[in-house]
Amino acid sequence: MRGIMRRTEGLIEGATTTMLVFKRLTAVAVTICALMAGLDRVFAGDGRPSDWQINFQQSATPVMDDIVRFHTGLLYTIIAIALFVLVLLVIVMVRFNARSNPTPSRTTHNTLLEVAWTVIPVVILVAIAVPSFRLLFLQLNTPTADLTVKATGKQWYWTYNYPDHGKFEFDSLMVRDKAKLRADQPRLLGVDNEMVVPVNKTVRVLTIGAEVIHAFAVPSFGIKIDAIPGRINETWFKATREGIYYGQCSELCGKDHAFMPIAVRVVSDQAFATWVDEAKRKWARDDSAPTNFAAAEQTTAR
Ligand SMILES: [Cu+2]
Repeated sequence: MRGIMRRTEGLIEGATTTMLVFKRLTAVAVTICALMAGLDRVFAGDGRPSDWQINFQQSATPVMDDIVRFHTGLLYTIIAIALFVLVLLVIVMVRFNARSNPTPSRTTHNTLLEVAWTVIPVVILVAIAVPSFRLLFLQLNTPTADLTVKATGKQWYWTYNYPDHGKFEFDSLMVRDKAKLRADQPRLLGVDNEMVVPVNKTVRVLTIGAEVIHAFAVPSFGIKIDAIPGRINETWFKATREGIYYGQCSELCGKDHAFMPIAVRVVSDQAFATWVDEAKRKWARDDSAPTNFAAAEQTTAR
């Protein structure tokens, strides 16, 4: 009789401790989530990295909106699963340790439980796969583009062409001299000539590498695509806010890989038209020049 009493007491004590631990864990998790949600806004850079940033840079395109949404959904799914497993472990440790459960049950196998722990994870994975494939399709299926920009990765800078807007081409080099940086330009990201695009327009980006593989990536736009010699790759973005968005070459390409930033200035339609007019005058391309790189090399070698 006394033995039974002691066991019951142990069980109740165990359950109370479990509840307490569970409550505390929930409180910690809620605090962390609240902090993350709050800090997210404060420290997320807009188009550029920022001090103490702990999450993505702010999104500026529908694709990046989706990436952020998908990422956040996954994060909460993972947290829920991790907490669930943790709670199970705590219950096992508190209620079924040698002291509170001296004579363990010999039960093995439980069909319902075994089916459940197989089927539920499958359902979770399928639920994750649906938005994942939808996002992949959104990224890879370029909608009808309003304009095309060709970005050529070179050692170690980018060259931009606007095939729909006339024959001009310009190089975009990092500003190396700190004294020459504009007040709003971040060090190591600011360039002399930014790639300029109109706001709320679908921009098709074609990438190619001149000599080695580079990669064209702009975090706020949710794009990252290799620029490979001899092959044109394609991606797209539609920037919904004006501003300057920075990215970097994202494929190790040689000694100055870290110093070939990408800067995209998103402007109004009118400002874009004015810029195109200026660009045509400033960087008119000489058509007599050889257009392929092998020929260009031969010319310079001669
Ligand atoms: Cu690189």
